[in-house]
Amino acid sequence: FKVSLVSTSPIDGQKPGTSGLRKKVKVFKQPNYLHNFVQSTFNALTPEKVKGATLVVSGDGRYYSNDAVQGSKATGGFILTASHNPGGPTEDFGIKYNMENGGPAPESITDKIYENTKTIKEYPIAEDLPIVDISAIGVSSFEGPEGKFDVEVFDSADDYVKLMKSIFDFESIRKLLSSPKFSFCYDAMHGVAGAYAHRIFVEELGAQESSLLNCVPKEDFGGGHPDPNLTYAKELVARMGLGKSDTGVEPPEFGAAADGDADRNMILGKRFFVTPSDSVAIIAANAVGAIPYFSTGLKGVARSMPTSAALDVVAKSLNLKFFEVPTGWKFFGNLMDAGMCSVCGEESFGTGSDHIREKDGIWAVLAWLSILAHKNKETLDGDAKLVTVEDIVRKHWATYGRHYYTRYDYENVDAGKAKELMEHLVKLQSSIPEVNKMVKGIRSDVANVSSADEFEYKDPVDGSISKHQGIRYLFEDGSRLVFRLSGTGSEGATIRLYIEQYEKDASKTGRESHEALSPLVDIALKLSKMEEFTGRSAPTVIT
Ligand code: VG1
Ligand code: CO
Repeated sequence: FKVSLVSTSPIDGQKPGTSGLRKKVKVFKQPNYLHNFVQSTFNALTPEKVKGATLVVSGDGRYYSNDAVQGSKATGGFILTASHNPGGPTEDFGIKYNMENGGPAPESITDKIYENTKTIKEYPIAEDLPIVDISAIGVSSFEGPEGKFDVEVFDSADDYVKLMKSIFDFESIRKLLSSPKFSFCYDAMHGVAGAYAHRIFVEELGAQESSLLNCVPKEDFGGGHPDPNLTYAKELVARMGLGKSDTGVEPPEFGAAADGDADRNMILGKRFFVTPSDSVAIIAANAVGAIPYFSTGLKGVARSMPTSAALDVVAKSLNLKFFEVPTGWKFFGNLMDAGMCSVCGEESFGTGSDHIREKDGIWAVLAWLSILAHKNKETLDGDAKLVTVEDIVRKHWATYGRHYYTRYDYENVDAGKAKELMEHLVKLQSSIPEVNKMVKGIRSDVANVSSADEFEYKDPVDGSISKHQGIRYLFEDGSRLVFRLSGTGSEGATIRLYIEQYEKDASKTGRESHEALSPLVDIALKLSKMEEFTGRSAPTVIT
């Protein structure tokens, strides 16, 4: 085939967010839209990384993926995903570039990509390239102007299963899953996790087919919002006995869900929700005995800033290196590459380790199953009672204290108003005494604010600095309020409000979360003038 140069002009708004570029499908379908972005990415890399290089293209299988694969071609990978955002002709599509370490491109690269999209004039494209059938495994060879090259379609699940077997003790998990005392349920929300779930949970670990919910991947995720949380994973929530009405059927002992691209996870016990912030702390606290990959110890642990400090307490008590980074997985990669961090997590249902450079939803489930198998070594065979998910979490709270935690999302608010709200909160920070006067006027039963700032991060590996990563109000008793604007939405602005309170006293760690947090919620809403700025009397989603 021949290669021709196509002239083009810049298209507005191609700035990669927290995790790639996400827009409505109809935006991506505009002439040159995808081409401009892909070419701008190539232009952001050094020529030797592009010419003659191997490029991996994959995705979460959402609508428009097949079309987008055919158009693309470097040492790194394009991932066609808008992750937990809905999919289909009228919903979102997305694309992100991951580097040779497998992790999301750092800000230095995404900033360059964005600059390039503003000046792009042309891109080369292959003419009459035969369509590659991406549904069939195999190699197709092509003859281009610079010689022969191959396109190989391969099943990434094969490599993934091998990797998981090298990390976890599959035999002990298999024993847990086959025990009559244990029961299991997994909801892939019609995302790409379904393909992996069948291979791993059913074929390798012997789970029942009937324990898989929504595990047939669909281009539009069955019309759902493939975000594993208590609001959107309705079916799983009902099955686990956490729904509004009792189904009358005894819920399974363990349940989990994934998002569209399978990097997020939600962990549930019978009638019990594990907050993602607790989940990463519990995995870190138990990893060494329970997971063979960590048998020689953890190199360090890390969390994103808005994630609760449950992990900090574990790190301190186990004397582990600890890092607090801005939101988004790209910040963990450098720490892992430098051998400084083994386990990390975000409050947004993302948990992972240094086996790869992204959060990993199936890994998190295998980590929890490993911990359950380890804690139940003595109980599976005899008459003893099973140690449940809830038992593990409550014992963790009793040992380390509990971080009551919740997040309020105000989705699709007017972008101008959202900006004003954030500016208002930054302005307030200039006088802490003034803030405390307001706080005391709203509720007299909360601690004083000790400091307030905008989070700024200096990467300890490359020294790069990321500013304006969230507005923080820190209280004397360790409580925190954090406000951020989302970087993954495709329309308007989404305000995220993160609320956290630490309780060390073991006799007070069993309260209802919303009741424990209600004073702080009150303060957050009034301090930020949430309703005044957004017109919303309630958040879209509470997690
Ligand atoms: C959100 C989450 C963040 C996560 C990101 C990508 O970003 O808050 O923790 O890393 O999504 O997750 P934001 O900017 O909207 O708050 V995924 O599953 O979309 O790759
Ligand atoms: Co995702």
